[in-house]
Amino acid sequence: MKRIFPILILAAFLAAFLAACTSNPKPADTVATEEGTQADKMEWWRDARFGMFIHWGLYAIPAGEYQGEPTPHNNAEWIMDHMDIPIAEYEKFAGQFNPISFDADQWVSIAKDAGMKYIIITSKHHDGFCLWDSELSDYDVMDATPFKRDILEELAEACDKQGITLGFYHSIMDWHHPQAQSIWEPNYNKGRKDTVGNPEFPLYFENYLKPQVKELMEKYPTRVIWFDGEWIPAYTTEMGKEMYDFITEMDPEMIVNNRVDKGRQGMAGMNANGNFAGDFGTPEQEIPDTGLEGEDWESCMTMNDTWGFKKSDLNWKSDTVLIRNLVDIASKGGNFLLNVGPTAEGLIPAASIERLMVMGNWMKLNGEAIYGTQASPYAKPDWGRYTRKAGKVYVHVFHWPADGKLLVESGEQSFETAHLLDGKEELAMERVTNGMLIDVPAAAPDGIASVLVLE
Ligand code: FHN
Repeated sequence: MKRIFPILILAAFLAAFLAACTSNPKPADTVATEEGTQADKMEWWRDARFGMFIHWGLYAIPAGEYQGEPTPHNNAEWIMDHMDIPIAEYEKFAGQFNPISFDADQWVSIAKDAGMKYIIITSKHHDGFCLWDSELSDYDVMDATPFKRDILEELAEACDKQGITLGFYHSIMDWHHPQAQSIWEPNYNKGRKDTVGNPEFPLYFENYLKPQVKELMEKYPTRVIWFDGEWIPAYTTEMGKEMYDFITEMDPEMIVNNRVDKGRQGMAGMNANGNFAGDFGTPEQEIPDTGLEGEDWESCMTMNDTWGFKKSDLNWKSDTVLIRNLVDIASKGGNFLLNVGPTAEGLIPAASIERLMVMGNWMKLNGEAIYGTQASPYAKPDWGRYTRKAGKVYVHVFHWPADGKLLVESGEQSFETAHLLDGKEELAMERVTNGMLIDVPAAAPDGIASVLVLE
């Protein structure tokens, strides 16, 4: 089992050691790397930096509206809870689930063309509905719907064909399974809380949740298990640690998020001090203010305001916000898991595809400054961000200098050359008191984020 705590001791020692060596840590070639299998296991994930989150299930049918009423909250995938839909009523959506436009190859191509390296899809969300042919349940796409195709199998084949890594989001909380259903307070209404938990939850954990995770690992080439719904009182930290060991004893290379255990501090997503299982932290709808030394983490965010498809949600983030979020996250040493919520027909919304195409065009020119990079060696400037690789610092400029002079406050760190990442022309550069002053062209190469490389 991986413990974050020893890594923190190592990180503190390394930070003290580096501080003793220099007031300004040098680019990555001098940053000590963690030894052992954890570094090996996390290598592809750390290099990937950018993935697609897919929230898809029965909730795409109501799409944020039930009996003519819009859901009162953002997250359309919570409609069963937010609109107090009885289980027997919600189950009827399964009989309507027939996404004949679903094309796994197309979905994977959209992710790949956006520059994404991995996909995390909801194998089962809180509503308990399974997107694969599970031996442990008939509440799945093969037995309960007219569609009768194994969605996860088709997606796994498409990912394999296109070289994209596949992972599963799997909800611990389950509103459908009789031994996991929450025992709601009487007369509940909006915002009800599951206070007591189902007394049979340990049986659900042992005889359903663990076996389904094992089934997913045995049936599909998944490399990440992305747990969620760990906050319920019935799920204990002992169960979390047992689940992490269960998974990693079956497959030591499996990457598991920190929501497998109970250490997460709300939407900030990082673990409290102490011994909690999980390989990376999970900030949600937010980006940490700074890098988190010695920690792996991934910010997951929606492109509008909902994870599951919601027909009324047109509050789409701009290309600029999305690309700058990706740069900001990478500059702090994190991964960006950006969500799409496909429709009941099996289509990724056009507004999502449009934004992903713009991100992909930017990544085609600038991906070198994102993939395989580490957190910035310097404090973030007002005008942009930094990322780094061994012997290089990438300068991401959001706000291009009007006077053609760009000050990189690299302290005592000097560089020999400066180039625009998409050009060969060397830029004039001089050392000044607190860093390097670079002569840049009058016009910014990219209106959202222009990248220079210093060596
Ligand atoms: O309740 C879920 C929500 O539906 C969504 O899946 C997000 C994304 O990870 N996680 C939980 C809310 O924190």
